Amino acid sequence: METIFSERHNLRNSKTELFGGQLVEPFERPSRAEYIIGRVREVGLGQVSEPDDFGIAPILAVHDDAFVAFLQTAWSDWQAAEFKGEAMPTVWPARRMSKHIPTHIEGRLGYYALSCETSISNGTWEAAYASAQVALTGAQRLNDGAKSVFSLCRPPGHHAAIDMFGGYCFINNAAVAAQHLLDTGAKRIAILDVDFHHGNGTQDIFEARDDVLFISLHGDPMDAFPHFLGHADETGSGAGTGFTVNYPMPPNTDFATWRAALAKALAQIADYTPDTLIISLGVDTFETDPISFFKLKSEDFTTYGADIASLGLPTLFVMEGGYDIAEIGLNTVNVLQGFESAS
Ligand code: Q9C
Ligand code: ZN
Repeated sequence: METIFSERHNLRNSKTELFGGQLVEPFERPSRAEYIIGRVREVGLGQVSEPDDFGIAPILAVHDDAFVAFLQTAWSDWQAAEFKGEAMPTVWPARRMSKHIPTHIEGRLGYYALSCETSISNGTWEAAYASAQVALTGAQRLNDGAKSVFSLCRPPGHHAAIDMFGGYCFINNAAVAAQHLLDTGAKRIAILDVDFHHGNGTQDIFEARDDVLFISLHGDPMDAFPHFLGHADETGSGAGTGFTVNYPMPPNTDFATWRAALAKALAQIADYTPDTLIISLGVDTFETDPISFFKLKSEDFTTYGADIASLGLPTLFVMEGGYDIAEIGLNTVNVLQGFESAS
């Protein structure tokens, strides 16, 4: 399997995350991608290629124009305001407050943020843009005949909504890739999100549409980030009714329970007969992930990679989360090797 990877991920290197009332080193840090690409090379998974540049249009095809403009200038606007630390929101348009978009960067940050752990710093936009190009290049490889591709995206994307960033995400890489496939001939795309966290951004982008089936397996939002989306009763709206499926699961969920939900998801994907499957691949379901509460073991990632391959669909793997960094390469590549061994 070919891997698409850009060293420009290193440009996303913020120093602060608000966690438990303290500013800590971000869990989503550059070494994550280096461990993953290191394992890809160690096992000889396949060729590693640089992304092509598809420009900004495919990003604007799923995100709000003003939101993208905000991301592009947020860091310089923040510096111009002479704040000393990294850019982070402190105020939101909470219940019954005006939806006007403020002029000042402090207000704009709050307007476009869905959470405040994700600091913006120098290079954040450039890395997020490159990450989207990694996803787009993977999608185009499928158009060009590849059966499976690994887009090693960083920063991740599945929390990024039409006009919101947060949860370490700025541009929704999986959604950008799905839209590109639809705009280049595909009729139906399935996105299966196996990251520990609910893919609220992907759901937001596609919830009213029937050309993308979105299915997510995740920690119950009653107990886990993003807390305000991902319940089982969210099934899509309008023409999209029935094309959003959520499998929230409780603390300490083990692989047997998780795999049973996966089996249901795979059956629903098979019924949908998509042209292409996109996997939002987070390995923060691992038993020792520092911010999550599922109990998957390293060999379970190999097993479920093979389960996914049983669909026999062209498949794009898009990297999302995973924060037990010492094991992130092993667990991620286990999914890809399990998939390949069963293909
Ligand atoms: N107590 C991704 O995996 N904060 N994002 C969690 C836990 C945010 C995760 C706090 C987690 C975002 C792509
Ligand atoms: Zn996650």
